[in-house]
Amino acid sequence: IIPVNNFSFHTTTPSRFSIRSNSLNKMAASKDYRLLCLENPLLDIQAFGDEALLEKYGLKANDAILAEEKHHGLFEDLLQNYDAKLIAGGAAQNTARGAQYLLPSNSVVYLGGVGDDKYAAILHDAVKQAGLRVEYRVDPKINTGRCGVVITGHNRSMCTELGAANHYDLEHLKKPEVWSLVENAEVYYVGGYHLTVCPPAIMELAKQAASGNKPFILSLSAPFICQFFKEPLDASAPYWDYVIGNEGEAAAYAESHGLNITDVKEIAKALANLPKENTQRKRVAIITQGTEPTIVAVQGEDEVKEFPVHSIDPAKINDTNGAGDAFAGGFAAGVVEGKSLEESIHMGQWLAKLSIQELGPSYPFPKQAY
Ligand code: 26A
Repeated sequence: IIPVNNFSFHTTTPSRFSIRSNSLNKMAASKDYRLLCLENPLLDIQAFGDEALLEKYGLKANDAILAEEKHHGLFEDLLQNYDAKLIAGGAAQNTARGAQYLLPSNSVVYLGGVGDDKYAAILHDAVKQAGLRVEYRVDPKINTGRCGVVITGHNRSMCTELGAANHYDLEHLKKPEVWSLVENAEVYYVGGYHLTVCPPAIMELAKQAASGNKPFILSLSAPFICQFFKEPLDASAPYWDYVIGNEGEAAAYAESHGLNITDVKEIAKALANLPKENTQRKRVAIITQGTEPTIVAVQGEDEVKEFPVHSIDPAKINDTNGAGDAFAGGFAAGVVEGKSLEESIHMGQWLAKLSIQELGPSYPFPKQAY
């Protein structure tokens, strides 16, 4: 037996072929799965709703929350009375599908926890169609997470029951076959929603990024993350190379951190200039504002830039659920490909424009070329 790079093969196998195929595999491995994403895989139960429905469950028109006792029944209500559609969701999983949309095959891998049920099967179908590799932690005893999405006009109210997604753990991340993907990745994307689930896994990825001078991207995800998960959020902050949020999340961050500022540009600047672990990269803070320009602040730079969004005929908008995730996906694809900051923002806005023309956090198939 001749050991070759930790693999062994018998000399009876044609050695030239074996060595060649082995080195080819290695080449592919170093090029594949350059982007690794982590968060909560969810199935969206999405419907066009009305005021009465929001009121019945005490939901705000535009929000993202964790389900409580009083939200019990929302999912059934949506399915039975509002013609709800089942759509693959989970914010960072939408982002991962989005990044894969723009990148060569086998570029993105996504981690999170699911159950062993019909909902997980729907997620598997969706990611397969998107060409996204997933490494799920499967919990046979707990349901796949669900997110009730109520669309009213251009608003979306999301109410999540995390289920199996809440059981993602460090043990899964450290499994040799998963950890080797972590080590192989060149860019990391973590959805801030995962701060409610497994901060230690987030910190492992953050430290892996910093020690290898690889970009670590974090999405603020929702106002409640800034408000109620401040401690793990702040622990991860020194590792953010890119932090992405929308205007509502920026405001919640400023308020919960006593910044005493309301101007989005100033908040972006404050985020960009927080203390940073890896000093080889300047932090970039990106705040999207719906149809208003995207705000970008770079650590140490005085000028805060604005990038207008790509214009779209309002009649073509289907729903804006997942627009932010799509933006992040296009942007992350730009980072993976080493594009300039301007180009990466452009890629994000391009993908967001495609996504809002679809139902839910989806992208058009057949694929449109960038
Ligand atoms: C922990 N929470 C609340 C969540 C989410 C979430 N993804 C992960 N964790 N709450 C809503 N989402 C997802 O956000 C997408 C739209 O941006 C929904 O599943 C939806 O696809």
